[in-house]
Amino acid sequence: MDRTVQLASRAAQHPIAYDPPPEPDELHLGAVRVLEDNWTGASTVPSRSLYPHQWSWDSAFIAIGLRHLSPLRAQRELETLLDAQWEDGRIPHIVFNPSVPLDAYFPSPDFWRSSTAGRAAGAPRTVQTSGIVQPPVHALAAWLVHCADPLLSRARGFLTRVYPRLAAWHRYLLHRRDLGGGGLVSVVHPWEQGMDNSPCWDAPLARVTPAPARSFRRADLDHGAAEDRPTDLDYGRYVRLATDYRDREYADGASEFAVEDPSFNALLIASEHALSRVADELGATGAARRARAERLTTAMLDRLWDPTEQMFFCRDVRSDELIPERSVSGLLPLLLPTLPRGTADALVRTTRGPHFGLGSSTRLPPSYDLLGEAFDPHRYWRGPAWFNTSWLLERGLRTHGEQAMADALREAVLDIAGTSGFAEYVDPHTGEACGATGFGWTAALALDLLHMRPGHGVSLMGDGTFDSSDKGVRGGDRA
Ligand code: 9WN
Repeated sequence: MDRTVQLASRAAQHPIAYDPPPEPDELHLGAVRVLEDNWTGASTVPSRSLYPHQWSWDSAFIAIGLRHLSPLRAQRELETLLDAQWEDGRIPHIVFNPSVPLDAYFPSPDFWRSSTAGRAAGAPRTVQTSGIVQPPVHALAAWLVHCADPLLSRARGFLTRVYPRLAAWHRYLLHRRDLGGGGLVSVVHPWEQGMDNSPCWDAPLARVTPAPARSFRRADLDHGAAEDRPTDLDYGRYVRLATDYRDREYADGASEFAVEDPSFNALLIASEHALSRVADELGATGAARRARAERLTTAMLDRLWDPTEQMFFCRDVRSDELIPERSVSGLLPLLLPTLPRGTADALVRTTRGPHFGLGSSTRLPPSYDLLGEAFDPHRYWRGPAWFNTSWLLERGLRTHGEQAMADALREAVLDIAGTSGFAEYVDPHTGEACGATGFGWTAALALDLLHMRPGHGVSLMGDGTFDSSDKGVRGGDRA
């Protein structure tokens, strides 16, 4: 039998190459405590103070960690989010908790007006949400949660329930958000991509007239230091974009801001691969999804890869040009097992090189170019290191056989998660905590890494390999 097929069938019997940590220690206990403290009974808040509602990609990352603690709760986390899905298939970026006061977070439900948002949202519902989206990590999370306890998952019909919803979510992105016409998905607001004030947005945002500062009140400054958060000018532009989108009843196509982002699209590709496994598990065939994932990978290589700079860049759809800013987002397609060898090798070199300095000047990958003019080690997504991007890069390094680098990154994530009090983000050089502490995905992803055997090759799907049908475009050399 072909070795890949052999590995794949072994992986199917033992889908998780994870071990329980030998002795639950302080770090383990601390991570579990954060997840307990942030649990509301139906989902997990990113932070009790700064973000007191359910966030979309946070919940997907949280479910990935939570599955080690309680696969049942991890399923619930995802299903609570999916219950808020709109008629058109979009999964909103925030699901509001009705028991939290309106002024605890801005923009609040009365800003988004989801219950009267028209055709996109569907019939008015009791659950209030925002109207924009976040990166599609959900199908990947659902597959990993299933693998944590396949028996429980099958007994509860978990995949049967979530599959059509996840399929509708991907359909929305692929059909309504291909604003550049080249097969990739565009984001229409910096909050959608998740790295809110990345310098990548500076040029496309400069075209947006900011909403006047007196027209809104920033609740984030009640809890976060102003010098670690986006500026008032950034906020004015976020509010303008969101207001215009809302006033168009969330119809897609006309946004002043439209960007194809490498990590958003790479996560969609990974989730499409995950969904193909879900389909196989449910007795359907995942082949069409695997083919779509390959087409998306080819489109991403064609539209976002820069062979001179050896990394991926964002494309400004309105000017049809690459945005010449190096963000950690441009390294994250490394998580795809089907990336051509030459591209993966180039990304590893760029991660180690002077712009990101991993393993030499930085302990965790910075969110933005160390040598970029806008670099600031403390201001949100303009330099600090985040734990979700570190985890994704760790997965990518391991997927592509860079075990030593992945082990070192894993160690650094675990060490800094503990010493920073599970911070929201940290100085990439020193690991000094910034933003909130007791942050949901920091604890969840630390827990996930605690449950993983260092030194082992493990794919993003968590099964030690990827099956032969996932191989796609790998083997070509685009670098
Ligand atoms: C806006 C919740 C979210 C994360 C984002 C992060 C931050 C919100 C904010 O917090 O964004 O969505 O108010 O700044 O940038 O990635 O999902 O943790």
